[in-house]
Amino acid sequence: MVRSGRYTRLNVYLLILSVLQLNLHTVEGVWPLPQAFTSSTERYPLNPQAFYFGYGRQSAAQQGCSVLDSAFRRYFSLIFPDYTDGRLHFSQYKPFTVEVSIDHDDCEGYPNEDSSERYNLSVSAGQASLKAETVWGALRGLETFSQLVYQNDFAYYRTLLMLNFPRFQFRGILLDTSRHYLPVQAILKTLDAMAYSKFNVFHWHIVDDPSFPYQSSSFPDLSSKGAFHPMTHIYTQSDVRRVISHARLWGIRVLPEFDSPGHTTSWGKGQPGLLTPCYNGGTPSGTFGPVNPALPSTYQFMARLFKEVSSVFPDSYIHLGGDEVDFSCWKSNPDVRAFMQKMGFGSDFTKLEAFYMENIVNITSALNKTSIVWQDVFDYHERIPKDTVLHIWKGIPAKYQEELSRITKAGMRVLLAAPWYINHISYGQDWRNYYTVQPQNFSGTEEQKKLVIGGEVCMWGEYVDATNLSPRLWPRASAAAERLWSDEKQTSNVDKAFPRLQDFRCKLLRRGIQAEPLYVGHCKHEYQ
Ligand code: CP6
Repeated sequence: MVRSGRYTRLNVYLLILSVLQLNLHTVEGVWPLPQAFTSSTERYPLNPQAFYFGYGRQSAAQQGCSVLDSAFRRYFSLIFPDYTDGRLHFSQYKPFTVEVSIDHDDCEGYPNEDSSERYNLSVSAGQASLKAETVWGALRGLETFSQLVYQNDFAYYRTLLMLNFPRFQFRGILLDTSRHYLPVQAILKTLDAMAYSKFNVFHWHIVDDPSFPYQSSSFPDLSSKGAFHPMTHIYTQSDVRRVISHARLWGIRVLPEFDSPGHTTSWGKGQPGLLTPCYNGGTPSGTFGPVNPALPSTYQFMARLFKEVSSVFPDSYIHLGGDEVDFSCWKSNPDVRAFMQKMGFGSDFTKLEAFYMENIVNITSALNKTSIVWQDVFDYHERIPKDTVLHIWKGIPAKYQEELSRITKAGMRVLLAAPWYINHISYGQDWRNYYTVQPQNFSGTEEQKKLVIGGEVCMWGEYVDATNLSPRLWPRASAAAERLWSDEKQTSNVDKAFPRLQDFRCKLLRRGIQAEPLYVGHCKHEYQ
């Protein structure tokens, strides 16, 4: 559990906490489970009229810090969900202050792959002290504090000591806005719910075969011709900025994916000449295949598009796709075949795909971005930059371990999605499968295990739109969230997790998230 020699004082503290550790049910309702804590069982009332958030005197961030000022407002409402009437009288008059102290003032920045999310929370009579290295860590601590406040008709707190940090740095959710358009409101609400489970990356699979809703300033025809509707089913530049800024306030990164050369049918409508014309016999059949890798104009287009994308999305990562490329159309096209001969690829179309992806990865590297690609890309080449992350999606239910082993052996970093395809539904408690995943349980060295940067829950959109998004995501995605945040040993028992997850699900309902039931039962507050 003690992972870093950097925090010697904290390590000692952590050790003491883990020795003192009480039963897990004393922090029922905190999901995902914190790394180390000890708490009292007595509860003390909290009065919304005498409850204050503030900045510690030594804190590098002070009032005016956008991330924390707005978090204080949000968490006040979450802690006192029924408090609307200032004239109500509360029997408890003792004030309570949550004092937040930050080591580095990163209030106006964005979270990134290196952002520390660790925090230290101590709650004593009348006061809580929350210490973190960054504002992103403070956000995670505020979330925990809000979940610790016990709610019946009034709010109560317990005294406590806690040290918390994530097991994995990358804890993502993929939303697919191409198979179905998701209104911006649905995305923003999903970001709220992500923060409740301490997810920190929104992977925006924004375009794909069926539609191209991203309104590009360089190529407006892509959405005006490729979206389901050119005005109502698009994400304007201002929509995208709203999503990014809302995500930032919750400490969530936005990772855009522009998947190519496959999964690009919708791109062809607004960008004639981009896709490969398929042939039938000796003549064009009128249908189109993947992006045409044989034309210089393709790479000029991609360079301009990714230049725009890399300035619109502040994250230092871009997802380039690269999955499921169907070679049949390339094979049918005489110009593509001539290009293959010229390049010396013979009839090996994996070489052509490798050539294409290398060019795209180089375009993004030149823009100072790190690439994430679906694992297919690894199968074809060794020449992708060493910092590229391979996204594991194949091998459900069990074979992904072999993929993890094989790819990390080559020294490449991996991100695990295969066991968390949350769009798949089945009768029963399938959250248990998401919970019991062991991302580092594959054959390999310790060095290889460290190359697993985290995991991602994928919500592919074929059968999902804003009507069923929330109940399909929650609370099943929260099971993966605990796997990605919490200590493996402390969360090895899925039956112990069950009542805690049921309790957390009730909390989601209370916060207005339509989370589906896990099994028979009830909540004190049912969904309104
Ligand atoms: N869309 C894109 C998809 C899938 C992938 N890429 C997918 C394929 C098989 C399953 C689930 C999702 N719908 N662009 C693969 C990463 Cl089982």
